[in-house]
Amino acid sequence: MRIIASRIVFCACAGLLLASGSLYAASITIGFEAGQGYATGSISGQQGWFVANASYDQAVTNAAAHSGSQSFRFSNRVSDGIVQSIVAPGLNQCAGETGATCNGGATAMTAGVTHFTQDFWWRSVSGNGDPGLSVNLSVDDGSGRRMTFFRMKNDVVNNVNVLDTYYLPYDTGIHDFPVIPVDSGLTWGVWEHVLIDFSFINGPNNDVVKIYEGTGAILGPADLKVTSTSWEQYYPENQPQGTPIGANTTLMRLGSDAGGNSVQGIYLDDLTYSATSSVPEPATFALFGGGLLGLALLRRVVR
Ligand SMILES: [Ca+2]
Ligand SMILES: [Ca+2]
Repeated sequence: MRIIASRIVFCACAGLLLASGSLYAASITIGFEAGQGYATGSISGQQGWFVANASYDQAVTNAAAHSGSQSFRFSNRVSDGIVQSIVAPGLNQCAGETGATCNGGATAMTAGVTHFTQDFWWRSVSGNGDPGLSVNLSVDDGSGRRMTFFRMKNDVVNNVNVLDTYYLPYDTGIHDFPVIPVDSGLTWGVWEHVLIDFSFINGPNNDVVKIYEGTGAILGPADLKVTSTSWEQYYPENQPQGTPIGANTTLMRLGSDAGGNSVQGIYLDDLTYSATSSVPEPATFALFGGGLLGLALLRRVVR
């Protein structure tokens, strides 16, 4: 199999469906801007966003932005036991391995769509420390069956507040979620760029999840911090679902008790997530986080 041509298609739409031969892709980019229909205030019900608890500390805000003038701020000032705390709009395709489903079994994976990327910018609201901060983003199937877990956290080291990020896969050997450092000692109040690059692979305990983090618009091989796996074994071992779990959205769980601290949280902006049939190559990473309203990679593969 040899790739002989590729081209890039940009689309100013939220939610994109392309089909050409063996290629399928769906993507959504959210800049939280007025031009995309976002108003400041609670994101609940805006543009397909779901918020489970009206008491959560979350809002579209114009206090800071990576692109434009608005972003989404949230924190774990209020936490609870709900898994689907805040859920982004779902794609119209389900990425997964053969036989996988999204939306709790209601949606079959789209044939050939075995890859999911989640690209975003974030920064701490605080410029010098945020005791109690612990928030996260996951790749999700639309029903709270998360498949990744990326955490942004205030650690306290020698009485100093340190901003760290972690990835938690499911480890079948220990039947638990080991906490793997992604990046540590990040600068408070500075935008960080993250790419979660998820390849679904047929069979158990073999998915590949690559975590990139940096401060540049282009994330490349030098920004690869962690290569790990997904939560695919969590479900058969703990909550059998009958099928492998796919992915079609982004979820934040506000489950970490802030210990009574008035946590300030993080700003999130330029969130792009995509279900595709091919793994982006480093040269295409420039496409992520560029404030695009939507994109898809169209690649022609000839055997
Ligand atoms: Ca923005
Ligand atoms: Ca697998």
